[in-house]
Amino acid sequence: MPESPTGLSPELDQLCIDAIRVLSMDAVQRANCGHPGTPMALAPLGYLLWTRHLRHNPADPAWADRDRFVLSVGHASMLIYSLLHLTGYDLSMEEIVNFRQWGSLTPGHPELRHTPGVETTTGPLGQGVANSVGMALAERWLAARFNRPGHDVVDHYTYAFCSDGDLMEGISHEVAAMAGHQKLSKLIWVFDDNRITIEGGTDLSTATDQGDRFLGYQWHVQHVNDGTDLVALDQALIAARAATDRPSLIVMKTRIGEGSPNRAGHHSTHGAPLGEEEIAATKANLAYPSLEPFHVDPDGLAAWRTTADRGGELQADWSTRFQAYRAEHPELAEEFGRMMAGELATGWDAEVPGYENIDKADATRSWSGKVLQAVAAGVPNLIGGSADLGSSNKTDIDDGGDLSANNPEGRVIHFGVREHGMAGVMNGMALHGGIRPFGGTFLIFSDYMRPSIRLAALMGLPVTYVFTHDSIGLGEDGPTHQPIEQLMSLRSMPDLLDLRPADAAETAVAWRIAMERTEGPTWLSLTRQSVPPLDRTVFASAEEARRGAYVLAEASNSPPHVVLIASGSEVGLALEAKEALEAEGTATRVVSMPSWWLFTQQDPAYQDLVLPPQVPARVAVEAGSTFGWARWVGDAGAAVGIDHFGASAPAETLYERFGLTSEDVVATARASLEKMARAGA
Ligand SMILES: Cc1ncc(C[n+]2csc(CCOP(=O)(O)OP(=O)(O)O)c2C)c(N)n1
Ligand SMILES: [Mg+2]
Repeated sequence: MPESPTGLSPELDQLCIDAIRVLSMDAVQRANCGHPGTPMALAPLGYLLWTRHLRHNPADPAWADRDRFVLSVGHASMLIYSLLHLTGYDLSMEEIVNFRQWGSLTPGHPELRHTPGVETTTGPLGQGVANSVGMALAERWLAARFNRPGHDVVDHYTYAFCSDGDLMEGISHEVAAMAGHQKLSKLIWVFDDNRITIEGGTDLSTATDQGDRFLGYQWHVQHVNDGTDLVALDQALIAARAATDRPSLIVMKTRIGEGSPNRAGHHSTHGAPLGEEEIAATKANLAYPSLEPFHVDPDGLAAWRTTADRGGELQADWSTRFQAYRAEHPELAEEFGRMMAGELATGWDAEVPGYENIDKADATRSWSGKVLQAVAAGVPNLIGGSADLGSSNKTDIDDGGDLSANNPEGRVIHFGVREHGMAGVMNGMALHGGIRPFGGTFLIFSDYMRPSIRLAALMGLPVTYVFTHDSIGLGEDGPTHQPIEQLMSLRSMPDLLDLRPADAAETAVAWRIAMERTEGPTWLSLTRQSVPPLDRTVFASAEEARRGAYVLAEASNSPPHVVLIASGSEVGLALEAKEALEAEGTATRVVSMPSWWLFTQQDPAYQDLVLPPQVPARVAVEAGSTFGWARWVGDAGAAVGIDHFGASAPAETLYERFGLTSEDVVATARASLEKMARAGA
């Protein structure tokens, strides 16, 4: 028998591996819910990777050059919690015991910023592998930008564990194809080929040969026929790193619930406690030294904890090397630190225009494209692109260069027609740190990205979405391409910052807001069609957009008789309606509301200043679903919008046919005033 790759005795290896199985079984049993089977099966790989291959330091989970680890198979959370505890991260046994309980650091699925050492929130299958591609892309970009001869200060791998479910999800196809095309050689996935999903054997639902599939993506593919074979796993990991021209997949055969004498290999171990009896039988089967719940043998723990020493040495070595780098390249070292900290350089926005005095009508997507160039000049780590709509979304960074294996420092990413993958990869880049990712598509296709957008919001990742063609105003492409409910539906997502600018000046402020936001994602909603210029020497400054909503044009009387609230392309309509209403003696205020999220953050006093409670006649105007406007227009108010699908015709025709004209706004305002008058009489 070949020697163990750990250098330890087979007995000690076994004790270490079984500690994971015991903690996983016992924690799930105590919580009376959870997923024991997969952590038990992945225990040997987890042990080997985390103690011998992964370059990480349990004492400093934020070490910039650590290898990244993604547990894409998030339901196997007890695997990562066991690994974190056993290798010496700041995760106590008490937290393990309180698995899945209120306030514990061990929630049902791993959550970013909740548990030290967890690199990304996983659980929705497929998202983690997508993140891992973004992480590897970020690593390569930063390495290209910062490494210098003799100074490899950015040099690490990204590992992901994935399951049948991960690889069935569509997003895995998108991102694996991207990774293959980008030749991300420092990306290594291990596929837990247990041939089991919740409902039973995978033969119920798939006939895919995953190895063949990944060969098609131009990946390096290996097979390990026994997921308990440490020697084979060790060799596979070494060979995966040696494949320097492509990402690597290790297809590893396992038995779910490994160690359980009666249940191993059965889908029933996926998502339910094994039961006291079977746990006892498993511990006996493994010849584990104690039946005591949560018992970790001291010798085993001591072996595990050498990882912390190894990690400390690895990081200390890197720090020494980084000091030498700093001595030779002080400016680069400074910039690296700033980018990794997520900070912008002083004066980053020097070239961003104010657009306060514009007299030309143009689409907000076009203004955005111009602003992007100025932002890109001041934020060198702003990288991104579009899901194949760059020329429509205006998301190309001029002279940014295409990001590819041959040009790893390029700033324009051709994500391909892969919206979901784009959003998942953007999350990964943001998670890695050092990159400010952005990505564009038509607003309608935000629906294809939604699961990843939701995770960006949940994780608080500073990513920017550029959504153009944001209403029926896109015209002839018709109802399949015309967003209706997308504006409101995205606004209903917690922590997602919406921005639907009305003109050039608000578009410039919108980009500033997006760049300054460090604690969550931002989306820009931009028009395909031209919008009229707003002369900011006459109207309020667009800087007011920072408060979400503001008085753009004041009424002729205080208080106004009616308040019109509009966003984006409909602000122009509201201004036209104001003129007509004022002409007939109705004092009309126009409020521009580019951001619900920002307005909701304001104190009530400011909200009342903009939307005075004593003025109940309010009309909202927006080319989208009216669902939700009642929040701002109140009982006496009304919303002019569209609550049905669009149609294929020129934009002006659609606005007329669907009742989105200044005349409609005027009529709705009159009706609102009459309703009030009747109620008051
Ligand atoms: C997007 C998504 N859909 C559904 C689920 C619910 N779910 C959790 S695990 C799982 C499948 C389990 O099979 P597999 O991925 O092979 O994991 P294993 O049981 O082998 O660990 C499903 C459908 C999920 N977590 N995410
Ligand atoms: Mg499976």
